[in-house]
Amino acid sequence: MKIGIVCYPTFGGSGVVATELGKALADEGHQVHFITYSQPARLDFFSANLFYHEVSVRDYPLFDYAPYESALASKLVDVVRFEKLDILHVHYAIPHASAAFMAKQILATYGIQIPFVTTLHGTDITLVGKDPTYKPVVTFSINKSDGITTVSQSLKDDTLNHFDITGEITVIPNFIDFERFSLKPKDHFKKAIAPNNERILIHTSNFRPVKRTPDVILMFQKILKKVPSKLLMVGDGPERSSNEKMCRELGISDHVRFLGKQEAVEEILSVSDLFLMPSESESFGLAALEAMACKVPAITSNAGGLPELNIDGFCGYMSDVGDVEDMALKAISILEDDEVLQQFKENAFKRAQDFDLKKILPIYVDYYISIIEKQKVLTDR
Ligand code: GMT
Repeated sequence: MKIGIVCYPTFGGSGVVATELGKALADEGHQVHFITYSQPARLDFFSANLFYHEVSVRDYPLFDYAPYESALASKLVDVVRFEKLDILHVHYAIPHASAAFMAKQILATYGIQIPFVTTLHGTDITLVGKDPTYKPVVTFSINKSDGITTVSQSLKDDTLNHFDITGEITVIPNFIDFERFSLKPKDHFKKAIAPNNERILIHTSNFRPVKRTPDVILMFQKILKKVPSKLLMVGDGPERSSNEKMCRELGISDHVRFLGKQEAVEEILSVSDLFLMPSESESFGLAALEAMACKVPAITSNAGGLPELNIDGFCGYMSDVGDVEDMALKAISILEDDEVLQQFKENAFKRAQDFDLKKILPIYVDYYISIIEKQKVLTDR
């Protein structure tokens, strides 16, 4: 198949899923064309089946806001026509689904019928998408998609609750590539961070309010009173500096390291003992899955799709959003006993295997085939 993938080329979860999916499809022999405004973060190598097409938005004195959606739709028309793509797969509804719809209409005028799949990732529905600023366009473009997928049942339910959806939504969960995410021998790194064999706790995110990073710090403060430990804060975003200030005010700065954005997050996860994700909302929780693949159990909230990933008392624990006390108690129960910790680590790895890329990839391939077939039937009518 020749597949066009549209995504945000950043460190965000939806961009990561789109890029990893594209890479895996290319490894299977499919031709994959990424169409984005810059090279996706994890696409920095050569592969014969992978192509990258940059969407450049022309600046013009008239524009206060450059029309990215039109530039993207035009680029899609160009790439589909000249690369003869079979299907487009857009990740994150805004503005990718409406750009794909527009491109599809334009391509029809050239006699080209191309189906497009929209994968909803979370905030495109739960935060941004349901805002009246975007809602009519999001509803319309989801309904005009030839295939709609969500990364969890919870996100499917949210989509059906917030939008008037007429089409079928298929749940295809996120996945993990064990070739990249597995335990790496990084003992020297562990010694540098925790010279006295302290437990290492980790949080990775974009430091947006939805991640409730202050809860991570409050939780850690409570854990630190019972278990000698260090906290690694990986990533960057709007709340990072207030988080750093908070650590100073709480007098725990010596035990917390803010590492910023990191490429090789699997290496940092490899030295970690417990992952913290107290999010307000989380459609899936890909960062927690990445941790589990590296044998790191997770303390998470029970928001959104997290109960579909984390199994309470097996590979981690879940608490209500904001219940920092409960999260800390559960974390301590895992961390204070070597045997318990080891068991949770093994269980985390087992749970991650349910989301092995090798299991999820064929589901996407079959889904594409069914959507292409449906489009053919419509065209032949
Ligand atoms: O979590 C974010 O703020 C980034 C966001 C994105 O769109 O990149 O992540 C969403 O998509 C990920 C991949 O499907 C999911 O694992 C995250 O749970 C989801 N985030 C939220 O729902 C808040």
